Amino acid sequence: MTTTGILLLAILILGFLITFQIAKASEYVSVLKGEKKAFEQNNRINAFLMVVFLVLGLVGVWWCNKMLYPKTLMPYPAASEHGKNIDTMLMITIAITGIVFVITQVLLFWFAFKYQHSEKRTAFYYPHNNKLEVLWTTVPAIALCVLVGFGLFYWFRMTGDAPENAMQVEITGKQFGWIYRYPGKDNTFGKKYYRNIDEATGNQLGLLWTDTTIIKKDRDNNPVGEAKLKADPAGFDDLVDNTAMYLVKGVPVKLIINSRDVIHDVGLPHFRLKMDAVPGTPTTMWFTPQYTTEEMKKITNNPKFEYEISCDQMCGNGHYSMRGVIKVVTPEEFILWKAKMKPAYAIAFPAPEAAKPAADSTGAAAGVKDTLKTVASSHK
Ligand SMILES: [Cu+2]
Repeated sequence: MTTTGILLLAILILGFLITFQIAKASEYVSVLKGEKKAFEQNNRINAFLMVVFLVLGLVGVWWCNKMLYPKTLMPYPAASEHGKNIDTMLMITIAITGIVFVITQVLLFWFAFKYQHSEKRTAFYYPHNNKLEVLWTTVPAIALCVLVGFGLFYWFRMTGDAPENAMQVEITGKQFGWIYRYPGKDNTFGKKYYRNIDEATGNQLGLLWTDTTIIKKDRDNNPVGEAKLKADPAGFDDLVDNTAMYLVKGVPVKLIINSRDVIHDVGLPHFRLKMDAVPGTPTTMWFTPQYTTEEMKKITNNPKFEYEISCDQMCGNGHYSMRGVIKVVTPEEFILWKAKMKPAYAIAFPAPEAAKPAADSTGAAAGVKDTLKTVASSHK
């Protein structure tokens, strides 16, 4: 037995002895004072303690709330349009349950004090009342139905079809981190196949960059046939990144959520959203960021503020390290960032120097400016 074990056992035995001694002592007191007097005294003390518990308990609730409230996300506005609705729903739920909590606690302890044992009173036998039963079953049931109804409504909206002008971002969970993918100029994600995943060649997602032949095998590893997969040119311009997810303020974003290995969960606390990342079953949700990261730094008065992606599913022993970052930027900043990014295909298969067009910085800059104008006009 360890020292801690012995110590715990000693404390337990000591506690038992003290309780036993107190019980014995109060027994002697009642013998000395007389049964009746001792009972009356205990009755009064217990009734008084009920009021003490009530007051201390309510003060404790208020104090904990005051202390911990600034540490929650509640003092700051939700960073998405959906989030505002979720916050309203949460506040209504807290208000209803809060009122019920205070009323029931006050009644419970106050009644225990007020109706303490007395010689002058006899208990009234009141076993059943149909009206009351119906009332306290239907009222909470209706209140819960309304709350659940609102919850379902918001859930269907956020998992439903994204608006026409939504940008698409694919986020894939892996042990332990996130992979972000953006469609290139064609605005289409290239096809991928999990057996093509190869970190060594930079193909983190298993994109179909070349024609591949897959040998199908049975349980005993004997080849039973083959499948030919054609390279998908739509994936040649896809941008793949691990550092941060870039989103644009005011532009709806449709997240396509995947996992490469086990079940992860894309948790976006500032946007009040979360969704499981399931291997083999892509899930989606959409939202519209309301404030850029820079604006949020001012709102939260925290110069180090970053939007966070947390993995909300225990996914292995590196789970804690899955904190991802979202950068919400202006349309102009987004285009500049995208222009700087190189497609994963181009990184894996660098074109020979001679084949590259001559460096034309003015041309590239003009291209970016043109796109800036288009984005600025389409999001006004
Ligand atoms: Cu995870």
